[in-house]
Amino acid sequence: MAHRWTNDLTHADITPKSVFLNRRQIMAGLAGLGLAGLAAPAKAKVELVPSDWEVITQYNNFYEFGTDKSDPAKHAHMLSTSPWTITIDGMVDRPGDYNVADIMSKMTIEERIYRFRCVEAWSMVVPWNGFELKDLLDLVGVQADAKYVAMETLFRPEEMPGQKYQTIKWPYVEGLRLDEAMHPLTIMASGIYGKTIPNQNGAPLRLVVPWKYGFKSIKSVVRITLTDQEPTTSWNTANAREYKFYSNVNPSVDHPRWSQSSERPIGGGLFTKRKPTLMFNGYEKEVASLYEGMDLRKNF
Ligand SMILES: Nc1nc2c(c(=O)[nH]1)N[C@H]1C(S)=C(S)[C@@H](COP(=O)(O)O)O[C@H]1N2
Ligand SMILES: [Mo]
Repeated sequence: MAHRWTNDLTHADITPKSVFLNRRQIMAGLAGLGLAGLAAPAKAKVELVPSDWEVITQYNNFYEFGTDKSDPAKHAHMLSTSPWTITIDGMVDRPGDYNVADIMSKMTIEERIYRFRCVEAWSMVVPWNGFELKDLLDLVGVQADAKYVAMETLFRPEEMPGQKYQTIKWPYVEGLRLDEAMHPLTIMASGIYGKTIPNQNGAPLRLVVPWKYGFKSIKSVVRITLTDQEPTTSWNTANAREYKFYSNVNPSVDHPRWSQSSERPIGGGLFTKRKPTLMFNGYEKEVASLYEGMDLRKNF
């Protein structure tokens, strides 16, 4: 796989014309790239206007740096992200400590413009740069018995001041079912708008699962473990009644304390209208088959 991402890529370079289309993207990622119009000319063009850089990088949830939306942008400069190792272990053929720079040199970096929907009912559109998690998992060789992927964030309270408080149990942990992790829409992001991902957004590598609530998209990952047990997740540990494992965006299953039927786009000013939340955050066509036969009211 070639490394074909540069740091000086500008947003003008990532218009549909220059987006590299491989077969997998054409089959599964077009809607995610905002290019559905190309695949189905008869259908209305899907408009995904990326949120402003300032919005994406200054309105954040990253409790390791504090619980205010402005805390991560204020404090995340304290985090040193180089060198950075990700331990990949469990049910894999080639377990080990993988240096992020080495991983990056083997991955194909693509532009993915995705909707992003927090469980708190706000949303953005983010032009990520990243690689498919599947490519990393293929590199380490997932064993036949593995059923889930568990991930963990760095624990380093000297550099992550929010970790001095037990707001949630550290380290932050998340997980996916293996088929969700292998889905072509699931990426590890290393950039935004063609720039290296800022610390507050989860440098050097963070998960992005666009059809799930934002908290599944774990930041600053240091461990990836393949397992046959459903992984523990931070928000389920914090409040099992409100947050369960799947956390798929679903406008018809409300949070116990608020409606999930609509969302507030961030960055449009004080009078921005709420917009309806879409099933699987607009990726229903791509991911609904993963949940065939499942009761999504029980498995929320
Ligand atoms: N390690 C870690 N990852 C995390 C979080 C966190 O507090 N710690 N917050 C989650 C939540 S609730 C959301 S909405 C997204 C926010 O991502 P963004 O700040 O890049 O928009 O990150 C998710 N990943
Ligand atoms: Mo969130």
